[in-house]
Amino acid sequence: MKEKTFILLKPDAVKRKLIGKIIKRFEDRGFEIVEMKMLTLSREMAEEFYKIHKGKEFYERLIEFMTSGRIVVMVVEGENAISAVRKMIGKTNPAEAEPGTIRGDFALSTPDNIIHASDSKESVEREIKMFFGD
Ligand code: DGI
Repeated sequence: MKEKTFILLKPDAVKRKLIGKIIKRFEDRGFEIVEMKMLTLSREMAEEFYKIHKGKEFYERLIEFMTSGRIVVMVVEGENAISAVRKMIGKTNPAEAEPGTIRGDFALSTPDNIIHASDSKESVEREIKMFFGD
């Protein structure tokens, strides 16, 4: 089933000049980028984006990191995009992410784990709306 998902390249990906390499993986896989832009998250937007983690011990560092530089947000479209992209990005903790996944190839720690991708239909809807409107 053709579907859309939301991807966010975190400040470490932009600082380390990995944007091209990461986008290439999605294009090579067959996904189409249908929306894309670069921006810097305000504290308010970062807190809204990660509101489910509010109060956790890693929350403050996560928000500081997410607002520390420019990010790239995009919508990609393709067969089973939500689960296929989640598999491509790898486990949340990059130290446990398999080689061949984006986190497994480019990251070693959190919160600087390079990339976010929506994990459900509901989060796709919420996250696309946050960054691209209706
Ligand atoms: O969708 P993910 O990014 O894989 O994971 P998530 O939405 O549960 O968490 C968002 C980010 O918060 C994640 O990329 C890194 C950070 N995080 C989540 N769980 C933990 C964490 N950081 C630490 N240090 N420890 C955690 O358990």
